[in-house]
Amino acid sequence: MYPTPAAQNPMAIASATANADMPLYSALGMTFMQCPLMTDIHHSQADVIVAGVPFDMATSGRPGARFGPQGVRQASANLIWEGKRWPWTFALGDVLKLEDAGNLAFRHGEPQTLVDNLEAFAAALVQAGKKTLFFGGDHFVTLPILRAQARQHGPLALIHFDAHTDTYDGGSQYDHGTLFHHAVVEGLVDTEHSIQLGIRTAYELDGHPFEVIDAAELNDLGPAATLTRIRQRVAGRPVYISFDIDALDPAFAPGTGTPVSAGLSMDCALKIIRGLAGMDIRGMDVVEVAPAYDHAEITSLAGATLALEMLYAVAAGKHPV
Ligand SMILES: [Mn+2]
Repeated sequence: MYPTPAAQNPMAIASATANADMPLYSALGMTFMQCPLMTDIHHSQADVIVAGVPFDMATSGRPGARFGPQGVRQASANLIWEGKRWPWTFALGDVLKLEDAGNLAFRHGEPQTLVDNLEAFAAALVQAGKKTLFFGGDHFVTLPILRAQARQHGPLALIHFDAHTDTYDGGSQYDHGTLFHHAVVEGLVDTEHSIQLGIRTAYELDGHPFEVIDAAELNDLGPAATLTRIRQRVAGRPVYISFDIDALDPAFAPGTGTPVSAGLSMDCALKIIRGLAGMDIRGMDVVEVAPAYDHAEITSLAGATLALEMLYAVAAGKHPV
């Protein structure tokens, strides 16, 4: 749909390292929020690059998150008309330039090509001074992105929304439940300044490297008190936000691979995201949206809305609100 010469194509940077002959984009029905398509990282004027990672081969339960990027982009069509999203006092496009790079190419059946291409592509973006917003894909995709981010910025303060800690160490290398175990072992995140929000599944309490505000505690605390804890923990460090859509209650996000009852509401999640405005946000992702299990685009719309409000939080740091 958007044929782009390889020489001008940002994905070529990633593909060249592993598979120079690979197709560069999958077809895009539309870009996120109908923003311009990124065709050349070296001439991009964007502040933030959006990209999709249609990979779900590290899923333990129900597959389907490979369709997440297109689900989120399609649902973003519901958000475009507003211009200035309520309750923000400025229009995103007046403050932040956004481009959509399409979906990352890799060889299905060869997960290492995903790892290599994604890390190389994310590195090209951060080396060009861009902030990144990736749509998964399952949560494993965050690991290669964090490698690229940490190589440029050093270990990041992780703000991680999820029903699961994803710190399990018994799984394989490619597993959407082990990525933060690997991220800690590899020193990609600054655990002393990182926090996990919405957790409501078992994890090893002894020696757990992250602060946790579990879903029950968070729902009792409310967004304002939760934000106080987040700010204390992050303490001004560079931030990476990773939002697994299953942090939300299945009522708000049924379309995901491993739903868990009694999660966060969209209202609560959005109030927390808005409260991150002004933080030094370097990268973001929204993962685990699986449209095949969705109803009436509830989950895809939630993912698109969370992503849009993350961008507003980034923009608010540049704009007096
Ligand atoms: Mn999860």
